[in-house]
Amino acid sequence: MYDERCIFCRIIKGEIPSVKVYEDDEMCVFKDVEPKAAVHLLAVPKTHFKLLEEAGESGAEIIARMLKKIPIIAAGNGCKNGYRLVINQGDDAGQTVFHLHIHILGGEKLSDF
Ligand code: DGP
Repeated sequence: MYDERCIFCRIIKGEIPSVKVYEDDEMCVFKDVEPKAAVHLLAVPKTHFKLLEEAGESGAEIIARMLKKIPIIAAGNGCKNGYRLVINQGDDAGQTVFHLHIHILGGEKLSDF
């Protein structure tokens, strides 16, 4: 599903420019515009859903396949020595874009959190 008001849907469609490092039929990975680490990528399902609780069975399967691909994508983009995955969920977590996405952070020693 495409939501024209969603910035990530528009990036996926190519309406808003981004630096894409990986794309297939169900996911897109591009550089975060406000990087919080030497490598900061966003892995985004092409299907629009805001939160994990909205993913449903098919969304959960897409996320599982994304998680399977992420190690290769991370390693190929500068995360040779580990990386951190973050999924912000809702306001308390500081989620600002309400299209589910997985932050991939690495390329340096990350601070504890
Ligand atoms: P979150 O706070 O978890 O919702 O993360 C949203 C991230 O999306 C944040 O790190 C900044 C990034 N972001 C916001 N707008 C854009 C954009 O237009 N392009 C790209 N590449 N990243 C964006």
